[in-house]
Amino acid sequence: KTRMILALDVSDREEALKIAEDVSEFVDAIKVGYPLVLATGLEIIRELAEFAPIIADFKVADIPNTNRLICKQVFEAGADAVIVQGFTGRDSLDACIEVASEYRRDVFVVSEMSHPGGAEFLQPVGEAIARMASEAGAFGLVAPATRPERVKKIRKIIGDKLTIISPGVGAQGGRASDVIAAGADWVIVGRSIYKAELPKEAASEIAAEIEAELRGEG
Ligand code: BMP
Repeated sequence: KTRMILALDVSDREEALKIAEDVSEFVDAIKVGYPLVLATGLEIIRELAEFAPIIADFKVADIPNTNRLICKQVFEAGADAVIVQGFTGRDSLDACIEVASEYRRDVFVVSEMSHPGGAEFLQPVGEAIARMASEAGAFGLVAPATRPERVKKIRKIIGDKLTIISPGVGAQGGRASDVIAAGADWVIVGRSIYKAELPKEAASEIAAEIEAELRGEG
């Protein structure tokens, strides 16, 4: 377990497969979203699943029926988990969780986002969304590595029940060790790995930083 998830936001199939293979020993999962799937097709999920479990980041945010239809497609495509937005409310989230449990897969809920704009509207409701996700029985939350103090607060609210995965490390300014110390279970890293000259070295360095933090040497 490296406590790191690769955000594979490249738009070329060969490049995606090469990076995934290259860094697979340093990541516990690969997050695949619109940039890669819209560019290469949904089949990329099955191809990448050879290297690591796949978290499909489609930020599902619709009415319950449409959410159900989307999640079904995502799991049929071979994803192990889906990321959904929480602001659409409990019924929309329940629909995703229902489908996930039929497929024995997991749902992660975005409580608030890591970019500066994420503090405008989402931060004020983030704690309510975190509570709702916990009550609804979601597997985990997506919370910002750019604001470790928010991750700490959310961890306090949800206790140990939910897994927190945290984007915003590196390119967005967050530090992996800081957000792990604040209570995140996994960090999500994209550009700092896939845009590095040597993605494997970059992944190895972040993995080492996390390991040191967990050993108490951070
Ligand atoms: P990067 O390390 O290149 O900044 O990538 C972060 C990844 O996490 C991107 O795929 C982005 O869409 C996603 N993400 C994020 O950055 N902040 C959030 O609050 C939620 C996300 O899913």
